[in-house]
Amino acid sequence: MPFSHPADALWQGAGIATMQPGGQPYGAIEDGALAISGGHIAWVGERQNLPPGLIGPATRIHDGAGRWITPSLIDCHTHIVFADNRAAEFEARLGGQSYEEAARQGGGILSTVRATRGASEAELVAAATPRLARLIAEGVRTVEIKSGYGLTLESELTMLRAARALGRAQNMEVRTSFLGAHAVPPEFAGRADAYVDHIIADMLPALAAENLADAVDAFAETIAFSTPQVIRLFEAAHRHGLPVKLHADQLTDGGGARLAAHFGALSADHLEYTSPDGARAMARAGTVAVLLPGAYATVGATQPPPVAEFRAHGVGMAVATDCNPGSSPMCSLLMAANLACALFRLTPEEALAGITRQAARALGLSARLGTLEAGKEASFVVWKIGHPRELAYWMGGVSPESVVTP
Ligand code: DI6
Ligand code: FE
Repeated sequence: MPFSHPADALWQGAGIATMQPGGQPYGAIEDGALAISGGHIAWVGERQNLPPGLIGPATRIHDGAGRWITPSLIDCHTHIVFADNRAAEFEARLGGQSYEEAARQGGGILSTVRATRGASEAELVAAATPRLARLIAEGVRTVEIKSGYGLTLESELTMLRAARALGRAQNMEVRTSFLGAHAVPPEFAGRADAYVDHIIADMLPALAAENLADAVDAFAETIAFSTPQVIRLFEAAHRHGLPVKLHADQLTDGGGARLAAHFGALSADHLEYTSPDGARAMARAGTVAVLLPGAYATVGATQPPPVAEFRAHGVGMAVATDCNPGSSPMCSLLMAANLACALFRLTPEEALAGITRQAARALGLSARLGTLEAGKEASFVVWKIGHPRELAYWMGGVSPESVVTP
């Protein structure tokens, strides 16, 4: 089919890892061409099949020889907005204190809550900016950011506004998740149900009115929220038309994967203790498994998530940094991809799909991002590497040659 409009720009001679499933590994096209028009991908395929009419006098042509092009990277699970850090807790853990012990003693998440409540929106933006810059420097163009270190109406709103402000300041796509159900705040100690009531009655309506949340998340765990509490929260989220996701089965098998699947969650995240039954429920619901090897390594976990079950049942696996001050002080998505291979035995192809195609699914964005195919947004990275597997092979530190955004 000849093209009636020449493309704005064309990359040719590069390898293209389209990350489309079903064909070559990595959806690879060895000697490819990629044309963009009006911020969208107009055509992608083998260079020798380039349709007539695609190149016009105004088309900018880029020589991609010796390069690989991938979709831009997507970090689909972060808590990158927070104040202060928890290096002292890390040190104490290496001295023998467990992650749960720190939490039960009022440290853990609640120590970051104390610091974050004292910070203004501008201070939170300033604290998160260098962390986000490290992701951007690796070719990340889409990032999910959770609230959950405020746990009052005002400070949760402040966190979410800071997340939106970061997206505007960096000119990138930020998807926000409201994680009011991250920990029970001190004012509600021993009254978790009353806190969930407060989330449902006061917080959700306020942030929905300001359009501050793209999804609702919760931490289902013995040290956090129970299944009945999460059910009440998710029912309220759905009443507001918001999709849900869940921190599930991270430290114990609480049936979190099944619970997330029951609500048609976009994703269930962590999943170290997920049962085969939970994996099957996720497959049926199309819920993505978000694997977080940074948290696994940092809390000193020993049971990896059931990757073989996810594969067997066809559960899509995304990989993310979980960037947060307690369980995953990591600002490198490529490092997360590497650790997903080293610690969870993902293949490099699965890991790269995990930070592109599957991450897009986990955020509900696959109609426009995550793979390189005609019609999707022109959001991609040009790498000077010999093969896309290198992106998961190096332990971080690979930098894009260029990043193209719509
Ligand atoms: N699980 C996690 O790994 C993060 N939140 C959660 O629910 C950790 C948050 C923290 O320790 O600050
Ligand atoms: Fe998390």
